[in-house]
Amino acid sequence: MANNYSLIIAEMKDNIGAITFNNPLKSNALCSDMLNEITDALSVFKSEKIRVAVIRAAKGVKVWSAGHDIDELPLDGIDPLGREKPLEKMLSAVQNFPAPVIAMVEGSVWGGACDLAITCDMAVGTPGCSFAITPAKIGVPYNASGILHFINRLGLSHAKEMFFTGAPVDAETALHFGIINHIVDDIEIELFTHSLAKKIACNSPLSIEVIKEQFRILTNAHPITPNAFEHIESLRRKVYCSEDYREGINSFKEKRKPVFKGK
Ligand code: YXS
Repeated sequence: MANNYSLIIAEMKDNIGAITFNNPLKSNALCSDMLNEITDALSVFKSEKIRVAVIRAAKGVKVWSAGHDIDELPLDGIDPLGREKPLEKMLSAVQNFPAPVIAMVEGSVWGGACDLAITCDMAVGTPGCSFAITPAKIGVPYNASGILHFINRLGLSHAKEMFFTGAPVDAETALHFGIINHIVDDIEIELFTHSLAKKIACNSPLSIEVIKEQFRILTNAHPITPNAFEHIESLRRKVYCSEDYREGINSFKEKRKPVFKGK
């Protein structure tokens, strides 16, 4: 597969696809172009009938991904995490990819990248990996589908702890919380992940596709009333139109601690 991308490297071999982040100057921050490249690569993998996809960073990184590109968070009263946004489209592409997606994690994982890691069907991490979901640190009103990803993967109390503290959890805690399936030494993690992928790629792709789709339907089966949906959207709008939201983003850009006033 010719790599026609600039912010990722996409490869395919023996029914296994690999997407490697390639945005080192911004600690693999997920800018729109990078997110769209990931989504595009997954659709190429789908047309090539890839049976497992691995999403990873370059070997030995300190930061797997710094999360959503904060410079691209809108300040004009637009929902930063609307369904039409590249991050949400990419997360949906992972969920709807007709084969398992494995996150192979080295380094620290932040914000929307943490949502990506737990939206993948499984994750393998090195002993030094860590995960943080950071909307509360930046003043972002996370969205219902993202919160559901965390409830489904971690359970309510662990998900609440991660959202409310915004603090990174280490590999052992991530294993305990269900974020990662295995902790594997840095030297072995590529081989381990590849052998996990090969095990899956040898099984029936049709059976796996329909089982994955049932997992998706059953874990997303949380019907809410139109009133509840509108209530959530009005609460979120108040936050992404607040001074605190702007303060969170501006403080990051000015490299200073935010001063949140609750308004
Ligand atoms: O100063 P320069 O120009 O070299 O740029 C620096 C950082 O500003 C930049 N950078 C980012 N730019 C945009 N969006 C980001 N998320 C982001 N993260 C980093 O990359 C250059 C190198 O970063 P630097 O100097 O801080 O590197 P470091 O090795 O000292 O620290 C790496 C991190 C990842 C620990 C640090 O950069 C960091 O804490 N980044 C922010 C992590 C974070 O809070 N991400 C959440 C993004 S918001 C999001 O994902 C969701 C919307 S939500 O908030 O809802 O979860």
